[in-house]
Amino acid sequence: MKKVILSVAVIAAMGLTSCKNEAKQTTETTTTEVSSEIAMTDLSFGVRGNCGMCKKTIEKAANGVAGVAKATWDVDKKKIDVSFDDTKTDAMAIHKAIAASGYDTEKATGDLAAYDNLPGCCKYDHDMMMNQSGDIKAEVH
Ligand SMILES: [Cu+2]
Repeated sequence: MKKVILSVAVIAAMGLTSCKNEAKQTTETTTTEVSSEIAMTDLSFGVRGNCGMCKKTIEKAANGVAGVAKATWDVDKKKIDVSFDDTKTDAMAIHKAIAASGYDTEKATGDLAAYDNLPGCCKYDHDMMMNQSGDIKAEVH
């Protein structure tokens, strides 16, 4: 009689353990799905420009691309940091949007008509080094 009670207890214990495992797995799956929904791609690349007005034009062009959440151009480093949803846009679309506003990027040449319409102070040098780290580098792209 004691043996029967013991084996019932063992089976009951096993049943409880397997229920706990299932609950854990469900929780883990849910967490993964949530984090992939809010994933943003961070990208930075060189963009030529001179001043604060260039900054406004460049950032406006990048932010105008659907899927771009944030764009910040650094006047000293001649570099832009972009955060975007890669299910809505891609890097090349952002390069092209900035080029259309008249500015050269590492991968796209600025539109010449748009460049001609820029204010005098914004007519940057087309030989300007892009994506500067702050250190002096001899690297040419
Ligand atoms: Cu400017």
